[in-house]
This record gives sequence, structure tokens and C-alpha cells, in this order.
Amino acid sequence: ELVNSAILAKRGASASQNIAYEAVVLQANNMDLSFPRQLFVNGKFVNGRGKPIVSVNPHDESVICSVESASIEDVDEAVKAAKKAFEEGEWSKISARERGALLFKLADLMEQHKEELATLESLDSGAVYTLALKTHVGMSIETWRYFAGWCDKIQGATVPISHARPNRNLTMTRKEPIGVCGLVTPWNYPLMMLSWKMAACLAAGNTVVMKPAQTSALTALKFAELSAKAGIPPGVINIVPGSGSITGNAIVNHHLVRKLGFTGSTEIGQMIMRSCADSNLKKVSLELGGKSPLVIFEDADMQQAVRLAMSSVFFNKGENCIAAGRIFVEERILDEFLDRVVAETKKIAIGDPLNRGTSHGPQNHKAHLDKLLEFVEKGVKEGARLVYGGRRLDRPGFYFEPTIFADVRDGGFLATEESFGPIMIVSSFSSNDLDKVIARANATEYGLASGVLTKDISRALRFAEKIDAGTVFVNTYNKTDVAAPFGGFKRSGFGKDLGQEALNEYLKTKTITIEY
Ligand code: TAP
Repeated sequence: ELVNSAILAKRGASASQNIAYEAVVLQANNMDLSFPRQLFVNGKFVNGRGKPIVSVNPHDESVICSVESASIEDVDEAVKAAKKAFEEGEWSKISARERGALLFKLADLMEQHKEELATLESLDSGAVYTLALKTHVGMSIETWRYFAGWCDKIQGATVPISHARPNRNLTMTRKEPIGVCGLVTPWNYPLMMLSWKMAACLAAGNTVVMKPAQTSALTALKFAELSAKAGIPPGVINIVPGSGSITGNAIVNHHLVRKLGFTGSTEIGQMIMRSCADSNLKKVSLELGGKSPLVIFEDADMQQAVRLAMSSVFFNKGENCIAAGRIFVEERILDEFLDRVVAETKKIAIGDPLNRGTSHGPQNHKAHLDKLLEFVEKGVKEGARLVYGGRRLDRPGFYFEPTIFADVRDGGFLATEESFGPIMIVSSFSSNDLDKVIARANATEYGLASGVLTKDISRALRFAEKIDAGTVFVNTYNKTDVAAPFGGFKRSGFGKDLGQEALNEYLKTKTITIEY
């Protein structure tokens, strides 16, 4: 009851001149925010038939608002709207260049509203505002611009085939959109995960039904409003918040959805791939979990090593799919490395993500915080040395101390499981045996990212060649870019986001052969 009246008090009139919705109106970060809380289907904000979701601010555990959620019927309506938009709507009639112009306009609107989007992301996900502005929102805008530029450059080929003499033959290929695509994304970079997938999907000419993670759905809905303002035709973008088990599952199993793009855990990814096969053999791409190794050799610059190791683990409070899940430090520099990392970790400014001086915010939601506490407990039980942190902070909000474990043995829980939180897991190695440390770094079922810090170019290149991971960082970490393909190997999934390669995930090739 209390929750409901708080939500009602916050609701105001429609915020947009262009599109009507029940707005949540609030003040935060010295600005007035106004954003939707309903499903976005066929160009309109509508209530859902599912159980509403309560959106919680992880900084102080207060309720931000209640978000409508989509039932199986709501998903069906969204998919049918997307199908109609794909087959008969304005989207199917405009040229690729006009499509690009619309996506550029959307990116411009996101830029105009970037402070609002970043504030909302910060409130809803606990991301530090300055990071949300630069990465969560900033990279999202870049992604839209990058793929907007691709729209009129997607082209097939002419292929020399053998002639049916005495006639002649010509074969050409067309790169065509697949149709209605479903997207399901996680909560760590809510708007950025949406953008990485949806920008490529729409640039290719598809239409989309997208489910954001239920714990952090607000920026996806604000984005929906901006897409309508940009003039993206109704039905092209449909956003349906809800739970994975109902809403997500309804998208994955829908017979009219022909492609499913997923980012999330390996466990759910495996289930989704099975459902994609069983429902209608829909094409699928999966960006899943990781346990990325970072190997630091004795010749690495110590100050840079400390800085990169910390950001490889603590960036976005560890809620980072490419976070370095294991750090191997050369035995001769291990003690100095640990001393310096602990000293620097003590200085991390933890607190309200909206304060400009903060560098580390709360974990995304309560269940995740509890999982991290359990993770630490299991690590201690298996005998690893807890060097620093490991506790919940004694204050409201889902705050967890940045944590450092050392003396972690291969093959155990800490060495193999992903925490998805700010937990540094350090083991040592001897650089006399390069192949051995590479083998240890590869001893994981995951293969998302990896890193190596050394001045020795041969060692770095050998590592880059032998490591079984979709991304290798040499003397840097977390350096992703909209133009560089991103995706995992092994149980980290398959298919690429970003770069030209991402377009292939949302295109099909048609071969046309002519005789003359
Ligand atoms: P998941 O639990 O897998 O959730 C991801 C999304 O799938 C959420 O929207 C979730 O809905 C939905 N979902 C859950 N069950 C489903 C089902 N049966 N059918 C359809 N959809 C379903 O992961 P998470 O806890 O949100 O995210 C953490 C994981 O994501 C980590 O393992 C991390 O490594 C991975 N991740 C990977 C990457 C890349 S790029 N590889 C990027 C970010 C995160 P709810 O709203 O109900 O949760």
C-alpha cells in the first residue's frame, strides 16, 4: 500500500509533447526527470497484463516507481506489431539511407537527453553518474551513430559461377534483414546492452521486441520515448519489461520471432538456445558469462599494472562481463603488487553514485549483493587468503566492499566461478614457463576476454595467439570500441556485438542466379 501511494504521488501528466504516457516525475541530480513506466508497443505506451515490477534505487533501497510488465499476450501483440511494421509499415518502404537518417536523429536526441538518461541509469542500476554519462550512455550514443552509418553500406556481391553454355549466368547476393528479432538483456549496462544489439538489428532493417532486465528497465523506456520523438515508425521498436521466465521466455518461444539476441548468464543462454531450436529454429547469438584472465609479467610498469588490475576488476563495481575474473601475477612482483593494490583499494571513494567524487557505487540489486557475500564465504572456506574487504558496508543500500583474495589455487571455486562483482582473485606464476601460465589462463570453460601486461612483444603476441578468448587486451584493459567486434568463445557464447561483424547476426544472405 505504502509503495503504491508513493508511486501515485510521483506520477504526473505526460512529459512529452509528442507521445502520451503516464509519467514518473521526480527530482534527482539537480534536474527534473520525467520518464515512462509502461510497455512500449506499436508506438504507444500501454499497461501490461503481467505483475508490475517494483524498481528499487540500490543506493538507499527506496522505491523509484512501479513498472508495468508484459504477459504472454502482451508479447504476442508486440511481436505482431513488429511483424506488421516489418512487412507493411513505413520502415519497410523507406530507403536504407533514410533509415540511417532516422537512427542518426535518434542518436542526436539521446545526446540531447544524455544527462537525464545517465541520471536515470545511475538511480536504477547504481552506476556512478560520471561513468554512466561516459560509458553507459556515451557509448550507447556512439553505437547508434556507428550503426546508423552502416545502413546504406550493407551490400551483397556478384559471384562468378559456371555458365550453362551456350547461355550465360550471373549470380548475385542480397543481404536482407531477418524480420522480427527478439532481444533479451541483463542489468549491468542496461542502456548500453540494449544499444549494442538493437542498433545493429535496426541498421540491418529488422524490427524488434526487446525485454530489458526487470531490475533496471527505466532507461529502456526513456529510450523508447526518444525513439518515438525521432520518428521511428510504430511497431519497429517494442519494449516489453517483465520477468525472464514469463516475458523473456515468451519472446524466445514466439513462432514469429526469427532471431534472438541474448546477453546474460551461461545457464540461461543454454536454456534459450534449446528453446530457440525447439520453437522454430530461430537464429541465435549469445553473449554470456566470463572468467577472463589477466596475466601480469614482472617487466610490466608497476604503477600501470596496479591501475589496470584494479579497473579490470572494479570497473562498474565489477558488474562487467569482461571483468578480469582471475589475475596471475609473476611471483617476483607479487608482494609489492598486493601491497600497492590494497593501499589503492582502501582509497576508493564508495558512496552515492550521483556524487561527483564517488568512484564506486552500490551493487545493482539485493540478490546480487547476497550472491557476492556467499561467494566470499565459499572462497574463505576453500582456504584462499582474504587480503581485503569481503563485507557488506554498514549503511543503507547494496554496498559491498571491493575485495581482494590471494593464494588462490587452480581448479577451485574462486578460480573457476564468475562473481560478477568487485572481487579480485590473485594467483602467482613463474615467467620461466610461459606455456604453463597460458595453459592455466585457458583452464576455464569461459572465453570472453583476457589481458596481458608486459614490455616483451614476443611474449605478448604468443599470449594473444594461444589464449582462447574472443578479446585480448595487451597493456590495456576494458578498451572496447563500437568499431571493434566483441564476443566470446566456448561457454561465453558466440556471435558478435559491435563492429561490422555484428550486422551479420541480423542479416541473411539471399543468392539470386539469373540465366541470359
Ligand atoms: P541472466 O539471469 O541470464 O539474465 C539476463 C536476461 O535474461 C534478463 O533480462 C533475464 O530476465 C532474462 N531471462 C532470465 N531467464 C530467462 C528465460 N528463461 N527466458 C528468457 N529470458 C530469461 O543474467 P543476469 O544475472 O541478468 O546477468 C549477469 C550475467 O550476464 C553474467 O553471467 C554476465 O557475465 C553476463 N553478461 C554477459 C555479457 C556479455 S557481453 N557477454 C554482458 C553483460 C552480462 P530477468 O529480468 O528476470 O532477470
